[in-house]
Amino acid sequence: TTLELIGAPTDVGASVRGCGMGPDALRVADLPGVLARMGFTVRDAGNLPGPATPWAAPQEGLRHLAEVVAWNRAVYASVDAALGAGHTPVLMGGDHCLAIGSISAVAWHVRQRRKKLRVIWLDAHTDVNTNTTSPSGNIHGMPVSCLLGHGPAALTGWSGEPAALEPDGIRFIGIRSVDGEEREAIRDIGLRVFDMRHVDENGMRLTMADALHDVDDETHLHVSFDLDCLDPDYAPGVGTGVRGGPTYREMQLCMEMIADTGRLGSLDVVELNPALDVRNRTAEVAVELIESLFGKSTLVR
Ligand code: DIR
Ligand code: MN
Ligand code: MN
Ligand code: MN
Repeated sequence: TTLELIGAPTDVGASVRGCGMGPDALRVADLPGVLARMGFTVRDAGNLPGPATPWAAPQEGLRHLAEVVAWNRAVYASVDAALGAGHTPVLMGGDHCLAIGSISAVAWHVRQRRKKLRVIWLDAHTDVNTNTTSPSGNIHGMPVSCLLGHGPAALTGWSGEPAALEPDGIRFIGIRSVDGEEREAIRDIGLRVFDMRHVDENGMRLTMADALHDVDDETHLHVSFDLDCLDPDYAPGVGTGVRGGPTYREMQLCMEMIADTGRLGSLDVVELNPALDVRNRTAEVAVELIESLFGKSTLVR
């Protein structure tokens, strides 16, 4: 397998600065070398170019819409090219707005291949706000809505269908921060959210067994990994950390169980903010978890 690392150094979707340095922090933590030593062919495509962050106020409930569109176009093109070449794209963000371009491109290819798309959304937040429900106007809190077809016209329909994702095509893990009206959207749309109470009561093992139980040979698994999913004790380098997340061990098990399906086809690693990190610890933790996601195991080679 060839893994294609794509850097998208954005913070256009956020209001805390710094996650634009995420791709380089992952390189400093040797993500390319670690994956290469596991036996993968690794191609680091470098960082995509794109517009600067204006740090402007939201307009009609959307901050930096034009810049978010431009960055996501670039991401779409790169992920599309990687999949077209038969490679596995690994998008290194950048903020979580990039999942719009990334998953739209994945959805197009999955449909061409007549496969079934399943997204695993690892996050403290559900990111299912819209311009009318968002308290912040930050588009990194809205990518799921856009992918479900409920976003601004400029950010929807990229997969060739009105919605890149069906509501049943996504499972959320680690959730503990949902905004007031976001909660209503989750209920109205019928999203499958495994929140931290679910993890507390059932453990990560049963949670992941449930989230993955209907993954089959025809499934393309896409993992969208927001580093703030982890408890901030283990991952301090994030802009919007929330106490009470999965521990390092729980997150390792989550990754291992995804790896065990053998269906992982694409990955986003987002919201890593080196400006807030402690000696690059969060990037190093991310690299260790990504190793497990790609099949590293202590006893099996
Ligand atoms: C919040 C924060 N729900 C918002 N979202 C974040 O602004 O929509 N997502 N940080 O990762
Ligand atoms: Mn988050
Ligand atoms: Mn089911
Ligand atoms: Mn997120």
